[in-house]
Amino acid sequence: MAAPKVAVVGAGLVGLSTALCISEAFPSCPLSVLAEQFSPNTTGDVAAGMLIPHTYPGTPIHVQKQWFKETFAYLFAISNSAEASEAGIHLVSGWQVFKTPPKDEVPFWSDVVLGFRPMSAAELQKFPQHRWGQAFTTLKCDCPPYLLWLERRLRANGVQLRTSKVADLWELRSEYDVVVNCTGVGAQQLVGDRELLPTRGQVLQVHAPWLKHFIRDGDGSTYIYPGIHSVTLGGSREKGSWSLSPDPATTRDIFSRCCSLEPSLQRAEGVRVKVGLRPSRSAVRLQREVLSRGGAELPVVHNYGHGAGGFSVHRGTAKEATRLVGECIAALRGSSCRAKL
Ligand SMILES: Cc1cc2nc3c(=O)[nH]c(=O)nc-3n(C[C@H](O)[C@H](O)[C@H](O)COP(=O)(O)OP(=O)(O)OC[C@H]3O[C@@H](n4cnc5c(N)ncnc54)[C@H](O)[C@@H]3O)c2cc1C
Ligand SMILES: *[C@@H]1O[C@H](CO)[C@@H](O)[C@H](O)[C@H]1NC(C)=O
Ligand SMILES: CC(=O)N[C@H]1CO[C@H](CO)[C@@H](O)[C@@H]1O
Repeated sequence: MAAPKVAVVGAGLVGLSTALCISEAFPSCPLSVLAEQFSPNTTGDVAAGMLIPHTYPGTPIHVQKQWFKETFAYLFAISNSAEASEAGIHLVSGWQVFKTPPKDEVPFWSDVVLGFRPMSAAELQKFPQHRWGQAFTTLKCDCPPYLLWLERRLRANGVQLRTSKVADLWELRSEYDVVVNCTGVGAQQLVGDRELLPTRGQVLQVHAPWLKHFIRDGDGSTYIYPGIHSVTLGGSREKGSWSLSPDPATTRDIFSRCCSLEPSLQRAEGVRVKVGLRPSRSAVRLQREVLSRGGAELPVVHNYGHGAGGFSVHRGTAKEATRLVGECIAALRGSSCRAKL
């Protein structure tokens, strides 16, 4: 039988990284990425792209830790290579501060990031409203550069990137043998997944090149993340809101919260406002499923629902989705062998 044809639906962070992983593992399978939107119009283009894990209550911690470790190791290697500037990947050190110390003073990811330690009294003096904190070095993916780098790698591996809205995965069956669903919040409509909800997030991008250290309030409400060309200020979390238009009251609120953590931001210039919808779910859906209609079958691998923490785990979930694609391919071969007997 000819090499099975694979389609990845979705060209956000998850779709592109999953497609890259599949193209590396199965170079002889023709692969296409089909999506309604490409960078700069995806959720990841709005995100700060910091590698600080979000916890998924429905996914076992050891699995989340494995995904984070694989993602960190992958991006750390890029950050240490000549590709770093083109891929937009860099190391950044900083502080996560708490008004009251968290239950887990040592989070599950503390030995994956670099140099994790409690903050000293001298460091805490900068934050009169906070009593405790963690200092560490992590990685940041600047977007769109990272997404465009993934697209270039895909083209170099011979992958086709096509703009197209998919109304029903089944319509791909005439052309493809395996389909991968990486549609983010779009999966709600596409797959009818009621568990998946958008969590609207608004951020500001400002010019403040003197800021090199990140600051995050441990409750996740407020953060200052320096990138290569701008500093991202956040954030907001509106569950169930589908609105992509910036809200001026939220902009003022984010700016004043960030200034109270870092007063020098009063002098920041050029505020740009961005809004994105996090595909929120209690667990990432990473699953193989066989759709069948009228006796015909289409193997599907789902990889969506990364919510507030897609950057932190994307390479790990891409590897797992690739393993599931391998199972689908093996099952196809099995059936064609049986058919030959
Ligand atoms: C404000 C904000 C800040 C964030 N900060 C961080 C951070 O610091 N660290 C971190 O780890 N994470 C962060 N995140 C989360 C991260 O951005 C997301 O987890 C991630 O971008 C989700 O990627 P995705 O590819 O699943 O979704 P998306 O980027 O939404 O991609 C979905 C893709 O599917 C396509 N699609 C959907 N439906 C269809 C259809 N029917 N047919 C064809 N194509 C379809 C879309 O066009 C798009 O290409 C943040 C998110 C926001 C909003
Ligand atoms: C992003 O969206 C804008 C506005 O709808 C559109 O003009 C542009 O072509 C889109 N870019 C890509 C790469 O799809
Ligand atoms: C685009 C598309 O067809 N998506 C599919 C994702 O998988 C579910 C099955 O759980 C299908 O119903 C969707 O149609």
